[in-house]
Amino acid sequence: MSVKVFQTKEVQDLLKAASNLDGSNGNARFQQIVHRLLGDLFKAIDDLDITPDEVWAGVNYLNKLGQDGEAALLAAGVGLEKYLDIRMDAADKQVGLDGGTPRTIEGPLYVAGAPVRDGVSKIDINPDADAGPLVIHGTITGLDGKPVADAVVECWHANSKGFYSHFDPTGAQSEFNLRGAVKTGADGKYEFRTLMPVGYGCPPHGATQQLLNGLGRHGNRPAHVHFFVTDDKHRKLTTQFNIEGDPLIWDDFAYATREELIPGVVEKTGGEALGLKADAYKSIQFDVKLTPLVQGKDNQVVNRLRASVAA
Ligand code: MBD
Ligand code: FE
Repeated sequence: MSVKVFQTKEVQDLLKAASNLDGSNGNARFQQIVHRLLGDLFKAIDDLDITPDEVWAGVNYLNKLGQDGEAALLAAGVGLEKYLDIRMDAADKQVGLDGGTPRTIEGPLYVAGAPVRDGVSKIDINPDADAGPLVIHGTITGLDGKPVADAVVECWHANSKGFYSHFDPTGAQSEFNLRGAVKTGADGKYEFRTLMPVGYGCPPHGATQQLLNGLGRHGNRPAHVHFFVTDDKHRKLTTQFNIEGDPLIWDDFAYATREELIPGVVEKTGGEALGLKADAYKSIQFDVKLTPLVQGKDNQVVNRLRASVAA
């Protein structure tokens, strides 16, 4: 079958009717977007001769994706979230905003509500025999290099199994394990006392891994730590760093790795005095440079549905 019907009046009218494009009810922006996306889908079916069997496989895939609660995970895995970063980077370049710590994707596993502490927070609540102690510390500055006081630094990361609290399929972690928030003092410094994470892997029987299998791709990330850095006088930064030396560092299924976001890991002693579980520990310095507001506003703050727990 190699028919071409997309450009016919019947199909173009169908698209307009389905999206209510010329209707007086409904949201005009939403109608515009649905009309375009539906049209692009119809056109792809025509161009690639996508069969009815293939269309229904796709429709039923969406049901599984929703049942598994993995739509945001898939968005990371197909590069959609990275694409949004590429666009925001380009928008920054267009207005001459340069020199801040690079953004990288948020991912689907943030939980709002971690208790905010002053300067330092110990965030490993549950014991994890396979994870060694790690201190993450740094200074928050503006582009001028001056420390930013009262910035809130949030971080979240996986345990030694690659699982995040709140989303751990084994149920082994309490709320906010390996999730923290600290407010900087006048020196702009923050510190998290925690455990070394291991890279995440997609649920092996979930919809995301199913799609990746069809593409011949893996669904793994190198070990990483996520950050939000928030301050009234700067734009909110969403970023991560990777743990140096992870073999997947340039093979992240979510495409979040950036050259500037691979700080060195330093071996230290004196951990017991800091309340760590061993005297020898690893330390990572991750300094963050925030960018200024644009015409008094954070022009790139991202609103999305996020998990939230009362601390
Ligand atoms: C993660 O930990 C993550 O950061 C992303 C982007 C996707 C899945 C799991
Ligand atoms: Fe992550």
